[in-house]
Amino acid sequence: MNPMNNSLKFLSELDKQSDIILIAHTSPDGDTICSCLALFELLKKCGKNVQLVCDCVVPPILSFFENSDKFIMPEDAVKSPCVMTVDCSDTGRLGRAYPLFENADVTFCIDHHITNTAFADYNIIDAEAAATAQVVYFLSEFAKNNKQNLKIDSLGDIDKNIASYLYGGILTDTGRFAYSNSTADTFYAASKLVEFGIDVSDLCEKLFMTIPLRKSKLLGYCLEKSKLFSNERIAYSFLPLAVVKEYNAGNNDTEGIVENLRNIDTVEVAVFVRQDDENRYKISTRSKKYFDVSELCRKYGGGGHKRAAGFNFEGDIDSFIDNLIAEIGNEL
Ligand SMILES: [Mn+2]
Repeated sequence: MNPMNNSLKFLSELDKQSDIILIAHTSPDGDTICSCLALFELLKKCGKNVQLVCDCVVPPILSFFENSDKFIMPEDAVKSPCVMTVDCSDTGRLGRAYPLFENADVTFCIDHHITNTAFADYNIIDAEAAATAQVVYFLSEFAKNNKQNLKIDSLGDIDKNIASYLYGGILTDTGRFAYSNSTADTFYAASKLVEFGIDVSDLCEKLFMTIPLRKSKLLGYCLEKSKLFSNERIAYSFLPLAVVKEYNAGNNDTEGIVENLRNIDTVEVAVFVRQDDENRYKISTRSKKYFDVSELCRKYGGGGHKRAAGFNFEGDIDSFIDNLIAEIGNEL
């Protein structure tokens, strides 16, 4: 189904709301933050009062974006009858912001995860889109081309600053247009956004070439400790809590490690485990050409995309990982 079929209904329902809470997902990435910031600006142009909520602080690498300091913690949000989730594959991704969603009268969801079950009252989910920022771009373009004589028509008024948010969201979720999720629509949206005069090399440098030393060292540690299985087609690495603490590593400091494991020439599937607590682990998976990691992760309560997915685990990690790697090996 063309997700744009819902757009008219989505926009006219949104027009009725005066106060809207936008929720970014936990462990926020560039796409959720940038898509929220773009919607924040666009909805303000429509005369809405908007609150930006996330249960984690905005990663330092994204803090150069204007208004990134406007995100507030869920407990500081003023209760609102209307909530929109942004780039969240399921309500678990709302973290401590979930009660805001649960208690809202009307809910909206804008997303691009294949595992999204359309959990809100009004949903725009395009699993073909490389980023939620791309979905926001097309929704905005739709508003511009299908004016309803409503205040929500102003959702079509992208300006240079909003264009830089949306381009930033697309850039981060496509790995600078490197992943297989980049389609003609992705490049079309990017090209339209570049027409607003944004500085593409400056955005790329700030988002990809500004790396704290501890992050590079953590990557070095994980590659050094990595192991290969199933004729070197599975790469695996484990980052223990002690090392996380030693480097004072935040969530974004371990971003990119699993991609580096997948980049090993012989590898189809990469599994990276970060220990978050005594008994709690975050498992990230990536695949290169054919293995569907979203299906694998869904079995363990997680989700994501075919080539990038993850889940959280609590319990005896050693035997779990042995079984997980055997399971992947059997399906390869
Ligand atoms: Mn995304």
